[in-house]
Amino acid sequence: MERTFLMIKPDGVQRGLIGEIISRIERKGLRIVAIRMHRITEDVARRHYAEHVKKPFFSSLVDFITSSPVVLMIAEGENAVAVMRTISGATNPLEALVGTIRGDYGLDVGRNLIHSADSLESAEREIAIHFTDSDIVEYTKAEETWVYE
Ligand code: IDP
Ligand code: MG
Repeated sequence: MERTFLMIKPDGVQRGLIGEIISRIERKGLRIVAIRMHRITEDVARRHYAEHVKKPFFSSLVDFITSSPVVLMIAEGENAVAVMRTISGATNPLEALVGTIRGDYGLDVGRNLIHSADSLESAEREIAIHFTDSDIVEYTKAEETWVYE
């Protein structure tokens, strides 16, 4: 089992898509093991997106991500990192396939609705930024014998 880090970005919250996005995660069979609504601070945003600090879009990205509440989540499941990258779709919604969150709801790379960790290593780093161990619940779901062979 892997854990991945997810964030419904401010545009997803403001557009009333929290339920829609969470439904897709649940329907896929992943297990949400931590969830919190939060307005992230500039300091946390800068740490979260540290890899992009030199990019031209960095300051607008930090402004955007701190502009309104977000929903922070940890999802668990087999290959959870890759599964959530697939469900999220390509970074630019214009290139994201229909059927993905970004492909179905996005039009602009700066308003692409969801963040999804890009590797196991990133997931661990991001989980440590946004959550503590006591935020994570361990449980199994009855459906899992019908999700995994
Ligand atoms: P990802 O979210 O698919 O992992 P990254 O390349 O890690 O994509 O970029 C992080 C975020 O920065 C993107 O989700 C998007 O919101 C924003 N971003 C990336 N490239 C651009 C750009 O060229 N212009 C504006 N914003 C961008
Ligand atoms: Mg990324």
